[in-house]
Amino acid sequence: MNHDSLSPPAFPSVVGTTLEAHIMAGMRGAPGATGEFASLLNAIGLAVRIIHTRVRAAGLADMLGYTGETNVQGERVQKLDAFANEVLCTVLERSGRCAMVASEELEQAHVLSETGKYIVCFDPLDGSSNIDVNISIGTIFCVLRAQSAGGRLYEGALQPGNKIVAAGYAVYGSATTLSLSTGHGVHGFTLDPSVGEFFLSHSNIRCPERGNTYSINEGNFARWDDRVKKWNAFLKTEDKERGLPYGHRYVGSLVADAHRTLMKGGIFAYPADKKSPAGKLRLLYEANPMAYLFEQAGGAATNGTDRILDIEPKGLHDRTPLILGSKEDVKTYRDFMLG
Ligand code: P6P
Repeated sequence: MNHDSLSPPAFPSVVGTTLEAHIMAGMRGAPGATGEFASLLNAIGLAVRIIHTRVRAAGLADMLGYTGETNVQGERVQKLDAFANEVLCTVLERSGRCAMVASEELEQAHVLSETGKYIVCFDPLDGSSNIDVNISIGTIFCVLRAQSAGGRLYEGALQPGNKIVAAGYAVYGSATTLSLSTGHGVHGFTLDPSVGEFFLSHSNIRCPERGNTYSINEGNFARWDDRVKKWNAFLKTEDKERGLPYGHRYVGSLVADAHRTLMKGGIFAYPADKKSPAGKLRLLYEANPMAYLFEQAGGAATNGTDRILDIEPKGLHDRTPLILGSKEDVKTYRDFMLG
């Protein structure tokens, strides 16, 4: 979808650009577009709005607490996790555009439609352990083209992130925002709850070349590889010429830490450590969507040595070390890993 070729509106408007209008405008800029992609993205927008209403009312709707089940990660499933997963699966199935979903909450990928053109991988409610303490949580997703493998769609989700055609994340924070890319930059939308619409609020988000904050769980220090410890110590040295020390920010909710890093620059790192030797975060529905968005905004994403989007997934719930951020800051991290 190319938004560059859009002619200016016929008349000045007192109405903001809705998510749907933005998606439709992009479709008009894409020769041969059938509207299916636009329809799928609008369906995801609807799902996020529904999840928003329940997250906002969680305390009142007794949606806090656990369902008593555990998910494929062995984590106790919060009621809101299960609800968000159900909403996304239902809305995507009804769209008729989605061949299959891969979700953090589902052990296997689920085929929804043999005729759907797209696969959607998502973490329906990331950071759910923060729900009860009112810290920002979110929904993370990416869209791939459905590839049948001898009629079997299962392998369709196991595509590297460089095949992504769209990605985004919602943050249910002080406001509910949606950051979205369809391959032509990253655009931010803010939900106006009074009308239930997302309006374009941050056109063409760019991640600064270099920032001045780093985001990592310092509590894992003892478990880190020595090269990570050296990088961490470097960021905390006093060197005015190099803009050091960096400030430290860590929420413990990927969408919140990633969104701040995307908007203000700097670096987010969840490296492998002795407790999580393959890393903690998930490749298909956390690292890949975020890596796609950061690259679309001029940033970078690596597992420490390789580009996240080039990693070939082996399983739906693969974990990976994830380093996201300003191009220069990610390069510095990588230099320490390769040094
Ligand atoms: P830790 C939240 O549980 C999550 O999956 C991500 O949102 C977040 O970045 C990470 O885990 C935080 O992990 O080990 O620092 O609590």
